[in-house]
Amino acid sequence: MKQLEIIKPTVEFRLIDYHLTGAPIINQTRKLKDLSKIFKDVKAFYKMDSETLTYTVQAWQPIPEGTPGGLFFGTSTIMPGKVGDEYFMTKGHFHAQSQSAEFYWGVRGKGTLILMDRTRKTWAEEIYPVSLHYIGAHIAHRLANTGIENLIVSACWPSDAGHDYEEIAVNGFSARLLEINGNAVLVESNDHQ
Ligand code: M6P
Ligand code: ZN
Repeated sequence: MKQLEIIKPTVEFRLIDYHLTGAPIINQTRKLKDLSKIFKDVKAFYKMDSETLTYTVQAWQPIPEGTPGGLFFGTSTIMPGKVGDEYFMTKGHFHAQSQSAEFYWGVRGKGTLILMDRTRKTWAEEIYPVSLHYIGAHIAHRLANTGIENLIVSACWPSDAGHDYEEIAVNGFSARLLEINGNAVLVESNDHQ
C-alpha cells in the first residue's frame, strides 16, 4: 500500500489567545485617529486620546485579493469602550462586489452586528461565543463591542468581495448603537446626511 504524505497546515487559529499564527498573515490596527467621523459625539471624540487602540484585524489571504472563487479568513478584535455613549465599533463596509456574502461568528466577548441594506434599512444581531451570522448580498456590516472585555469575531468572505468603505464613510448607517440606562440600544439616526 503506497502511503501518501499528511502535512501540517501552514496557519493555525490558536485557541489560547485567538491569534492567527503562521504565514502570511495580515495584521491591521485601527486607532481612534483612524476612525474620525464615524462616531456621533464629535466633542467626546476629540477629548479622547487619538492613539487609543479601537480594534485589530488579522487576516489570512492564501491567494491574491480579487481572485474569483477563493476564500479569506479573518478575526476582528474590538476593544471595550465608548465615544460618548456610543460603543467602540468597526468602520463597517459594503463589499465592492456588492453581491458577495460573508460569515461572521462570535468567538469571545459580547457585541452587536449592525447590518444595513441598500434601502438604508438597519437592523442588528446579538453576538456572543458560538453565535453564527450570515451576511447576505448587498448588506453593509459593522461590529460594536457592548461588553467589558475584548469582542473577538471571526469571519470568512470571498477573495474577490473587496471593501467599499466610501458609502459608509459618507452616509453612515441609519442607526447607531448607544448605551442607554446601561443597555445597548439601536437608535435610528441619519445624522450623517
Ligand atoms: C472582518 C472582515 C474583514 C474586515 C474586518 C474589519 O474581519 O469583514 O473583511 O476588514 O472585519 O472590518 P472593517 O473592514 O469594516 O473595518
Ligand atoms: Zn465584509
